[in-house]
Amino acid sequence: MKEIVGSLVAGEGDKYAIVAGRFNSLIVDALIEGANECLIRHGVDDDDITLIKVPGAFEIPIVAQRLAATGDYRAVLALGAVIRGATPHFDFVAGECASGIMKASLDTGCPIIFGVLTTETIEQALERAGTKAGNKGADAAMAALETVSALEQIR
Ligand code: INI
Repeated sequence: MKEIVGSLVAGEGDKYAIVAGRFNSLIVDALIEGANECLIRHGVDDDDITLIKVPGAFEIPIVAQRLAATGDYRAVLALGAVIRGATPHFDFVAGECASGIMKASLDTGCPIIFGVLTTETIEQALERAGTKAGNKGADAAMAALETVSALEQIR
């Protein structure tokens, strides 16, 4: 059996974009830091990482789609934190963000990685932003590197 395995080593000169929500910025800034550090540790040049912030997770898909459609980036990392409140707002924001990201990724053929936390509480989000449950921004960076490499091998 021949197995294709995505590498976690970035290609020379590969560019990555990060689109991140400002909402819950204490948490999202930690995700950005985790993603940025992880990309650099796996071979991406700091100058080859572009960060763009948007108001909240609801605005992530349109900007991620535009970045993906440029063809300049090997992958786009979508980072945000949607935390459930007292109203159904959470469900709309989280659901539209997830489905918009998937649509943009499939429409453009550029991997857009879903690094958006969707949690019940602030504590759950903090746990996933560099404390006891790791850093989901770094996880998103790893997913981007592996997906880019896997796609490269089946071209
Ligand atoms: N945006 C988030 O990124 N996280 C949230 O938890 C959140 N909540 O709870 O409301 C949130 N709302 C803002 C939304 O993403 C849009 O920016 C806003 O609705 C304007 O379109």
